[in-house]
Amino acid sequence: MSMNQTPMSERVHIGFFGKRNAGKSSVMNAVTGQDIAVVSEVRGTTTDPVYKSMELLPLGPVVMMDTPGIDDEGELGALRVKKSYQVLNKTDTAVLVLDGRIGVSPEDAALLERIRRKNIPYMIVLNKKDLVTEERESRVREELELSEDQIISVSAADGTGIAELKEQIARLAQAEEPERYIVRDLIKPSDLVVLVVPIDKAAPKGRLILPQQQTIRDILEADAAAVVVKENELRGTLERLGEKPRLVITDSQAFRKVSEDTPQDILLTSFSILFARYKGNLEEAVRGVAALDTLQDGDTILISEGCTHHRQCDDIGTVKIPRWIREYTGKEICFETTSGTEFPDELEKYRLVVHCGGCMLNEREMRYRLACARDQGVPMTNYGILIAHTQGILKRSVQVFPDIAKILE
Ligand SMILES: Nc1nc2c(ncn2[C@@H]2O[C@H](COP(=O)(O)OP(=O)(O)OP(=O)(O)O)[C@@H](O)[C@H]2O)c(=O)[nH]1
Ligand SMILES: [Mg+2]
Repeated sequence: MSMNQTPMSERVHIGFFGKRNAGKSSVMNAVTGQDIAVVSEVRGTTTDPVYKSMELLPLGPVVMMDTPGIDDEGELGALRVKKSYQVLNKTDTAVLVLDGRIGVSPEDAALLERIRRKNIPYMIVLNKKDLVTEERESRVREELELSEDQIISVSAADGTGIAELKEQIARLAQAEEPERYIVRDLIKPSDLVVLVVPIDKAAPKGRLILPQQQTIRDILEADAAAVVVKENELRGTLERLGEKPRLVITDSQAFRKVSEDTPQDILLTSFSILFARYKGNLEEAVRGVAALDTLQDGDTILISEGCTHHRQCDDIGTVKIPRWIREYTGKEICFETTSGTEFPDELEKYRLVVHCGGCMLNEREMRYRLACARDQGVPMTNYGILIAHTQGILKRSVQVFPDIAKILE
């Protein structure tokens, strides 16, 4: 992704699903007007999810996602089906493509059931209208109990219905977008906000990481001022500033030092706390971290990372977090780690899930992971909140959110 583009996690994710040969790839290509995915008459042409970031008018920045058929067979086929279902976990708007000549299969019905359970806005597309002699739309509509605007007949081959489908997708996706902010609603115009950004060997070369960029952008949107410093410059900068800043936001790894260097009467929080709220999981992460205090020898913790970045020798997820947990609890804990789109279905063997801030995951994927943990009764927290808790500064760092602070009283 280029630095000039809208980040992946901020784009509306539109997924095309269905059986092999239904025309998922053809419909996606027709909607985008581009030859993004390979199309052929061979069943099972798409073997891996295909992602394409683009501007889809009238909607704006989206990620189009094509998937393998949900009826694929054999050992490899089962893996592909699993991949398609993983794509569903980050889908904001689902397009279920049926071959109009065949109609609804058990696989389609099962997928639709899953889509409905997850409350994902969806459309049913009856494709290959040019080959259909008998009108099926009303039958399928009744069978699946769809409203009139949830189903559309199209032909990817000759373009019939594609413009309407595009409009309908845009409408569904727009209805979903609530306003949410990183810090904008916590500050006023002309406020001063100090950001603490350590530049250690784990920092990417020559740039800031995404949550830092997004936070600065949000501060500018609020007509406030952002002052960015490394942790060693914080104390001096606070003394030099003519007025008290409204807020200090730090990288979690520098939490302890920053807390010591920031006078108690200045609000302090971290990027990961702000992003947990932004992705809708702050409250659960704050409740979840309490599980640390009840751990026993032999308990297993899952550490899950949303991105598959190059592991540093002192990597936070595999080295630092386990070390801090061992130091804090004094127990013999087992750790397992996952990264990227992999997230286990079965969580019951874990006493706690510790997730990264999820800056590379969209809100829906984060909510899905949270729901998995919640359904199985497994507490889940995140890196930043775990660090704040183990260093005894969690209470202070959630003071910006009085409702959350109350949980800790
Ligand atoms: N006549 C006609 N053929 C279509 C239409 N849409 C797709 N096809 C044909 O159907 C076949 C399958 O299309 P794909 O787009 O590859 O189907 P898919 O669902 O992506 O299939 P897999 O990737 O194998 O899961 C191809 O031969 C397409 O040319 C259509 O609207 N009309
Ligand atoms: Mg395909």
